[in-house]
Amino acid sequence: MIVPLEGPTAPAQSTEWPVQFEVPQLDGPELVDLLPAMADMERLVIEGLSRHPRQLPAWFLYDAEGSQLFERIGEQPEYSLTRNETKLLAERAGEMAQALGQGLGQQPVLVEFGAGNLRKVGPLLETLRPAAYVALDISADHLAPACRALQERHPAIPVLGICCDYANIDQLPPHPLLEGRPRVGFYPGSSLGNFDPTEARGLLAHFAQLLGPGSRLLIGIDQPREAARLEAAYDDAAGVSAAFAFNLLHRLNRELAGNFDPAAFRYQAHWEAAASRIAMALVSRRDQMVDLAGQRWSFRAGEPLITEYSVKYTPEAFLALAAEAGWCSLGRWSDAADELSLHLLAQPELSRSQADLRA
Ligand code: AVJ
Repeated sequence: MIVPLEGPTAPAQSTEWPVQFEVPQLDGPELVDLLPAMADMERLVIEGLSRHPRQLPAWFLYDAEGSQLFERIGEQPEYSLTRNETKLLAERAGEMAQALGQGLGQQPVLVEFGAGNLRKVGPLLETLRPAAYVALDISADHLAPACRALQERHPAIPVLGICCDYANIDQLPPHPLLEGRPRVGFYPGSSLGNFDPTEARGLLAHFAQLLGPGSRLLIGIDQPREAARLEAAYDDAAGVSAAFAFNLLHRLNRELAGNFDPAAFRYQAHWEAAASRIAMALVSRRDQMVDLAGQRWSFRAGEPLITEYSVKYTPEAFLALAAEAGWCSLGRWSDAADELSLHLLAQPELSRSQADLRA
């Protein structure tokens, strides 16, 4: 089935949607592929490697192998974030759904950003009972089977998967399921921590734009705690976190004609208190040259190649950042040890005069 994109709800502004998109014939979830542009991958890698310290884009970690390794990180005893957030959602979803839906006037559409394996949203779907559930993710390979499995578990809620880079689309694509309904966002996993605070504020403002006036956002945020425990969480004894970082070198070698020798690097996770973040890096064991993307890159002995930052926010620091992006706080749930929070945020409704201007 081909769904034409032109229509009364087509976006009035800049995004150039493909003229039409394919919806596979499925007895269940619909899938839309906005074909996220991987073309500038090389440009982004070169730009990151030219920085001091050298750094790679964090989303680059999530190829098929990396996504599997990340799931295994979530099973390591040292890495409690995934377990604790999933538990918190399971236990308090009723309250969260009530607060999310309160006063919206009609059943909202629930939009998850970077949805991955879709294993966290179940309790919210059951309690919020949204008019539809929309999952955005960069990897079509992951999204399609995850949407199918979710649709089977929740046959009464229409599921729509959209393959896209959620940080780089101007609007959600026009779709009957999205028409004329309030939207509530879901962004678990503390992925905001992978962006630096300035980018993070921009992303929060961007979510406000995608969700619209009067929208709400339930977002998971990991908090600072003891350095030793954080460093262990990001450098587990079984070596899965290290393998996750090393997988980047394999991907670079494969996809950007590189010749990284993994044995010439060691993995390190270091808590940088001043920036309230874990810095994950592959540290060069010796002076060396590496070829990548048609250029030669030098690494000195001891020089880090940052694979990822994970910024930790206290509730106060996070809410200050969110406020700068126009979000106000409606509530917060935290785990027993108060190490992570699910924050419920709201955007103001359009004021009367703004609404008149729009009409
Ligand atoms: C994807 C942001 C949840 O920073 O905790 C975990 C990624 N990297 N271990 C995090 C990650 C290494 C993770 N998040």
